[in-house]
Amino acid sequence: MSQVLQTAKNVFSIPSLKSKVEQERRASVFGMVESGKTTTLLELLAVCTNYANQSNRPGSKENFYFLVEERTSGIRQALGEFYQGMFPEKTPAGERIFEADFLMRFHKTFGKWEIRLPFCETSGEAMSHILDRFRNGQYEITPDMKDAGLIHDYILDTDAIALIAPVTRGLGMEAEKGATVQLPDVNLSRLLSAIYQYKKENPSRPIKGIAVFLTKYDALRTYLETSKMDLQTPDGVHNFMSKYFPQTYDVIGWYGLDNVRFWPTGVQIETERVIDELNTLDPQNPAYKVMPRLHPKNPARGWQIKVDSKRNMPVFTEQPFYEFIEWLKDTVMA
Ligand SMILES: Nc1nc2c(ncn2[C@@H]2O[C@H](COP(=O)(O)OP(=O)(O)O)[C@@H](O)[C@H]2O)c(=O)[nH]1
Ligand SMILES: [Mg+2]
Repeated sequence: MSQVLQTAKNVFSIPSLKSKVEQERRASVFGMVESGKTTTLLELLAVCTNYANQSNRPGSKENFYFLVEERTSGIRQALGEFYQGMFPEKTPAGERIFEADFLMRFHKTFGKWEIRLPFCETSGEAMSHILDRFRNGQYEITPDMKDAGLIHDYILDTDAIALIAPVTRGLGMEAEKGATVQLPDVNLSRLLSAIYQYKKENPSRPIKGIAVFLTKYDALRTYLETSKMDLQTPDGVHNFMSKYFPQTYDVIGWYGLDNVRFWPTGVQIETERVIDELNTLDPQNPAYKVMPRLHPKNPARGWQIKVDSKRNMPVFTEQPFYEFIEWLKDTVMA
């Protein structure tokens, strides 16, 4: 029995999820530490703000509302900072699994539909416990397991899965954190196959679709596009996934779902011209190079995200998130 989960459950008093609307669905979002989950959540929030503005004009027959329930992270603070071009504060490692729940509600003429997206961290102590148990085939829910409700509601009893897979990790662009459990491909594939096993034995709530966000695409776009891995094309996605996320890709294939979507996402980073010491022969006549810029207000947060001052919006790939909302509506809610 996991002490850590027990604590998490007490602290955040996660309620049992009873449906208050006619239809409630769940799409669980999984990603490792630093895969870009919080940034993805912020991007989704920003797009939903615009989506709601468009949907909720007076007289509109279909309305859209959303809400974020904070759990371990101060996502509201982070959103304010995102609009100033700041990446979120690092989610502290360790026990945190459930970062926040994102709720979307669609009011249609024939009823209300609600979807809950729990954002889960697939590493850290608590998730390792769960994964270890899954690996041993112990995913039966028994009443004496105190964390059963949590695992059941948030991980197993889900209608759809969204994976956050950074393109940089697969290519070894970022230092791996050591343990095998930190490897995104191993981690995501293990989780997917565990959910698959569970669904096989509990077929009442099947997985309706899988969404994969290939984050940080901006950082490697040129390289990928010139290496037959343009992630905006099906061929490119296929080449990329088979090469850098082979196990995850195999499990997704095994699900045999029609509704699998891949979306490359990324922000635009501010750049600056700095003196290129290596290529400067004459200090009077320095060579320059263009480099990403650290956030001037808070360099500890890393690179500065470009902000479109006219729209008052950070610059990122917005289209995938509009498509994601439609995808949730069409495949997960249906
Ligand atoms: N270039 C680039 N870097 C990103 C992007 N999203 C996240 N990052 C980097 O990845 C780090 C971790 O992102 P975060 O969303 O906090 O990941 P989380 O730990 O999964 O919540 C950030 O601090 C950024 O340095 C992106 O779209 N482009
Ligand atoms: Mg985070």
